[in-house]
Amino acid sequence: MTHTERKAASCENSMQIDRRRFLGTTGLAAFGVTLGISGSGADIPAAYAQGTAPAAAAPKGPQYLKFPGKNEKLILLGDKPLVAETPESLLDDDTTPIEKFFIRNNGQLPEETKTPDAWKITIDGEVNNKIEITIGELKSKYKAVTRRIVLECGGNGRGAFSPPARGNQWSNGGVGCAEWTGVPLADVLKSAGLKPSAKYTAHYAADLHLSGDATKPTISRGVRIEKAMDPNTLIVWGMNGQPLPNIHGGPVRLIVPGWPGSASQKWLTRITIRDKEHDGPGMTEFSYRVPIKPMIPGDKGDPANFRILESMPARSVITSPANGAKFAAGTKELKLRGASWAGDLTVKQIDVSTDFGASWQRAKLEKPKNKYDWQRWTASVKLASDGYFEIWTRATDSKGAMQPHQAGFWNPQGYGGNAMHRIAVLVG
Ligand SMILES: Nc1nc2c(c(=O)[nH]1)N[C@H]1C(S)=C(S)[C@@H](COP(=O)(O)O)O[C@H]1N2
Ligand SMILES: [Mo]
Repeated sequence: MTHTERKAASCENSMQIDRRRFLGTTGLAAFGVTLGISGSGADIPAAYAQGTAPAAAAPKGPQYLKFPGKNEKLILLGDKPLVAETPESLLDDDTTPIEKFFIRNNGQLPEETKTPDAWKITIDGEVNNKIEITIGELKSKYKAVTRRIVLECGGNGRGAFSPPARGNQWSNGGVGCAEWTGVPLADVLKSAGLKPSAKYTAHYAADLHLSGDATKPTISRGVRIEKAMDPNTLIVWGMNGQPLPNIHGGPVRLIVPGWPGSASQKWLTRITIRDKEHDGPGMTEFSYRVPIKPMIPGDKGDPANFRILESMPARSVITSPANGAKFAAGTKELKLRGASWAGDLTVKQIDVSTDFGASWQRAKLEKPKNKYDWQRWTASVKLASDGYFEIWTRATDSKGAMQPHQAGFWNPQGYGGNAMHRIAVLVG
């Protein structure tokens, strides 16, 4: 293929991308466009392309979260369990405020404790000394640290898979970056004394199974002992300088940076050190696992061909302007702002395009404040005329892996989907 052919092919490719994902109903509504999107279809609606959408098939639009202390623009993905995502444009702060931080529960919310410092955590299993420690003791016996760290749901970006994958249909907003205060898990594990047989952690919590049945276990994931011993893996009780709110796992949770959010157990009560991989709910079959060799999209898949998803892939989001923004006629330049992160790696480059990926321009990329912080970026793009534009962004990680145009490597539960983020803007 010549360069021009390749360019044309990649452009054509990107035009097949599901418009629902990047324009969304909010963005289109802002333009006064009514679409015949009928629900879960992942293709461009023919009605959109042909402009013949029947009014009766108008989309019902996003549902919004109503929760004390939460921003009313968070998008409700489900209420049983309660799951809400942050629209990309609400990720415009360097540190994501609690009111804008996404919510992901698998079970029922536990009742808020009135005595957080008395909350107990047990460390047992392959350790020399079993530990039972209260949060009050954690605070007084260990040296606390505060770090700004990205927390991202393993399914973030899932909505871009075609055919649709099982689970919450996240856009790119199953993510936030907060200042977490707590102690390195490694410090506590060192006091417990790991036995040479220590291979894996198993995290347990106080939330009830969705059914309310106390005999059924809720999500319980774990990580390789090396990750547990990484000084950036924390037991935290503080979020953005405040006591960790109940909705985010307060009084105490884990923060396992760069890996699927499900490893960051909320309402933490116990960590059992195991001599083998953990097998709790969320560890087996297709849960938080990706194929070791590409599978046919939509296929059933064989669990034997799956591995546990660890480091999350690179992602960049445009946080300003918002999808669907309108600008005055004659606007020739747009200032863009965004955020990017790349699991255990850093982001080395951000590109933006205003012509559907035909040409790209490099953005100005900031350094993370500390390891696992996200990296903010800015760019200024020129527009030749008034009209409808799409702005695309893509991140390249420190090992050179770039975000693809489409969510590839389809898998039944839709992990690792990091298709580039796109917004639509209208000038004039
Ligand atoms: N105990 C418990 N911890 C949990 C969960 C849960 O349902 N129960 N959900 C996990 C998942 S899948 C994610 S993405 C993050 C979400 O954290 P947040 O709700 O504070 O944003 O918490 C993780 N920790
Ligand atoms: Mo998650």
